Amino acid sequence: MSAARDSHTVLIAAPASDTHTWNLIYLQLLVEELGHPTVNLGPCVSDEAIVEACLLYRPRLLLLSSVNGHGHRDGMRLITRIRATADLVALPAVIGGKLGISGTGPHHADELRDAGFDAVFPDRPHAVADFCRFVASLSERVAS
Ligand code: B12
Repeated sequence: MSAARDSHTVLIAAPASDTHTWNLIYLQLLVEELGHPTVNLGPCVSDEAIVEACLLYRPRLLLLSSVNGHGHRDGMRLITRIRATADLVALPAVIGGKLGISGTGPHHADELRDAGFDAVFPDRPHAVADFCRFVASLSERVAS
């Protein structure tokens, strides 16, 4: 993990309950291909450690991935804490993956957006393409 701050850095993590790793590696490679440096905090990162890393790195984007089925609960708790932190009120933050306990069940996207995520990417065929467009729109916001 590099300690350098970079306004293009994307901070990647899985929330506290989630041990899955390859989703994080996949997203790291994807984001780097899109031209952004990454800091990958790995799986099972506590809420406190994610907040501290956001304050340290001031990333362009916080990217949370969860596939164990508890992503909606972890995500709700975490984004509430992030938005309650004065310096992180406007930090771009997204979550994606298998967010509920059933692949065909609800993904809680509306709740997660209402709680403060800028975008939610449930595991659907177009999720990665939608996410790539979201990342491109961040670069456009920086350029304009
Ligand atoms: C390997 C694996 C494990 C390993 C993980 C090892 C490791 N170091 O990573 C172990 C054995 C530890 C494990 C444990 C568990 N697992 Co598991 N695991 C898997 C498995 C077989 C493969 C996951 C994987 O690596 N995929 C490869 C990566 C690259 O793909 P991915 O994770 O699907 O991520 C893709 C998308 O979800 C998407 N994506 C993910 N995040 C994001 C974010 C954004 C923004 C975007 C755009 C896209 C995106 O993009 C990725 C690439 O396409 C899947 C089943 C499967 N075939 O998918 C189950 C699976 C994820 N596990 C599951 C479960 C339930 C568990 C356990 C709860 C089992 C248990 N009862 O203990 C525990 C949870 C442990 C925990 N606390 O988190 C379920 C989740 C069900 C759900 N969410 O609906 C799955 C789907 C199996 C199943 N069909 O039931 N698991």
